[in-house]
Amino acid sequence: MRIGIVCYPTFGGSGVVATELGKALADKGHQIHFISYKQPARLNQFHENITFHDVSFTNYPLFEFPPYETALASKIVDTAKFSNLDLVHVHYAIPHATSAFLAKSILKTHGIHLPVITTLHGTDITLVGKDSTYTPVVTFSIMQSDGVTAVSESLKQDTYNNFNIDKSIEVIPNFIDLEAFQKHDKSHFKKAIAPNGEPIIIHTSNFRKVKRVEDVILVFKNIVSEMPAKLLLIGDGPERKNAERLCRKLENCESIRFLGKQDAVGELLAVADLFILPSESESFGLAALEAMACEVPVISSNAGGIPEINIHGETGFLSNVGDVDDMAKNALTLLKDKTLKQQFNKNALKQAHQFDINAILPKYEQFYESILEGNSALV
Ligand code: GMT
Repeated sequence: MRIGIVCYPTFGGSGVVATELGKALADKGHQIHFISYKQPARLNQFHENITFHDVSFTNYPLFEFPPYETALASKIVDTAKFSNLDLVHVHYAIPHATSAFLAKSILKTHGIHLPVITTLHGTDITLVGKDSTYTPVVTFSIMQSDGVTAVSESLKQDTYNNFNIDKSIEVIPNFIDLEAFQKHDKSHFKKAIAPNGEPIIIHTSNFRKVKRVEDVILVFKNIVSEMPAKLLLIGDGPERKNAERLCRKLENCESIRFLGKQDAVGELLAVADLFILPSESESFGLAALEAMACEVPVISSNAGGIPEINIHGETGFLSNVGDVDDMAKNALTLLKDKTLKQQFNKNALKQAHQFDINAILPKYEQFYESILEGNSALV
């Protein structure tokens, strides 16, 4: 198939899922055309079946806000026409599904039919999308898509609860490349981070408010009040300053390292003992799955789709959002009991296998085929 993939080029979330999906489809022989305003972060190697189309636009003094949606729609039209796309798959509804609908409508006037598939990722529904600034357009764009997928059951339900939508939504969960994310014996590396054998705790995110990074620091504070440990914070974003301020205030900065954005997240997870994800809202929690693939149990909130990935009492523990005492108690339970911890490590890896890219990829291919055959059904 010749597939257009529209995504954000950023390090986390939907951009990563879209890029990894495109790369895996390309490996299977599909022709993949990425369309975005920058080369996606994980698209870092030449592949004979992958082409990147840059959405560039000339600004004009009249535009206080450059009309990205218009430039994107034009680029989709151009790519669909000249690369002969069979379909376009957009990741994150805002504004991608809207631009794709516009492109589809334009192409229709040229006698070209371009099916549009929209994958809902999370904040496009649970946070930004349900804001009345965007709701009418998001609702319309989802309804106009030929196929809609959501990354978890929880997100599917959130979509029906927040929007007036009667379209069928297929749940295709996010996935993991178990070769890229796996436990390594890197004792020298571990020693450099934790010279006295302290357990290493990791959090990765885009440091937005919804991730509650300050909770990570509070949980860690409770842990180190009982045993020495090291905390690695990976990623960057608007909340980093507050998190740094809190760790200075609590005077435990010497055990905490802010590493910023990292390419080699897998290598860092490979030496971790626990992963913390206290999010306010999380449609899936890809970061938790990446940790689990590296045999790292997860201490998390029970928000959104997290319980579909992190199984309470098996692969980690779930607590109510903001209950840092409970999260710390759960973390200590695992860190203090070696046998239990080993069992959780194994369970985490077993659970990660459920989301193996080799199992999930065919679901997307089948979905594409069903859309191309015109099988999209109403609920
Ligand atoms: O807000 C983010 O974390 C980014 C966002 C995105 O779309 O880039 O992430 C969402 O999509 C990820 C991939 O499907 C999911 O793993 C995250 O759970 C989801 N984030 C939220 O729902 C907050």
